[in-house]
Amino acid sequence: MNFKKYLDDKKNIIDKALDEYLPSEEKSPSIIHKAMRYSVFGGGKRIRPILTLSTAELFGKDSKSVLQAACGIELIHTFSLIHDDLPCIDDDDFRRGKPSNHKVFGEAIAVLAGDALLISGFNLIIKNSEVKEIKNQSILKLIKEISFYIGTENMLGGQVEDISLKDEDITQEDLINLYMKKTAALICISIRAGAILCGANQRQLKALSRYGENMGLAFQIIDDMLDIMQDQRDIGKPTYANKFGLKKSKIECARLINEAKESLEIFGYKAATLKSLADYLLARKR
Ligand code: GRG
Repeated sequence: MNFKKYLDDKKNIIDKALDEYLPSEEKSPSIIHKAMRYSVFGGGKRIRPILTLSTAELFGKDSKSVLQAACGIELIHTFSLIHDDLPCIDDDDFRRGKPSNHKVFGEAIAVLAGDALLISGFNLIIKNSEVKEIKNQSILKLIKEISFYIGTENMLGGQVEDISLKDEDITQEDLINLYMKKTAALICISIRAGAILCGANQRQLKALSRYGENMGLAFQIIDDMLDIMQDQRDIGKPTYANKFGLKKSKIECARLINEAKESLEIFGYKAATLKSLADYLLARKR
């Protein structure tokens, strides 16, 4: 399989679907729809929805049957980025090399655009119940899980810890716990989403969660390394890479990605795509 082509095809399907699902810029109130679209179409890699689609394929399903839920998760991800960049949180003027949402639309609209994306994300996941093969019961389970994975014990809680982070005595264990919540939780639920909607059993869900957690941790450590190597940015808080160095970070990421792939052994050859995705994330340059 040409993996680059696989990723491009999936990304195109997701981009087209998002364009269809989101209100047009002309629709009133135009400013909020413009702000939502600005960040949704601002150059995201679509890693999370691709993970949802590829997991559905692992179960032998047509990935289109989970496309709405996958796009819903991307909207939730985009919401988290807009709020993360706000002056009251990370105060970042740029995202993906372009002015952040609040720099273009102002703080009030950026807050509301984030809120609107979170609401639209859940709405899209619920709409996935209109697909014939998807059981209402699975949609309910997914909504229950997503609200947990992005809530105060996970993504939101991780963000709370992140803003109160002090360099002095943070341990490796503290950082890993924080990354597990802030970043790995949403990656993990993106994978579980595909599995839940396709009727996975507990053993399969457990294996996929281990894959997601390990990948999510590696993903955040790589993000830290890219900040140092590409942007030469001092983000002003402790990260795995600036605390333990690039060499140790690289070794740790390779170990995590290896563990992620090993968790998929129960799926045999069917897990080839998810394994390639893990290798792709390890090698990513942005
Ligand atoms: C859930 C209510 C609620 C609040 C969210 C703001 C916030 C609280 C959480 C933010 C968490 C955050 C920004 C984590 C960083 C994760 C990360 C590495 C993002 C970058 O992901 P990529 O590289 O982004 O996949 P692209 O640009 O490809 O879309």
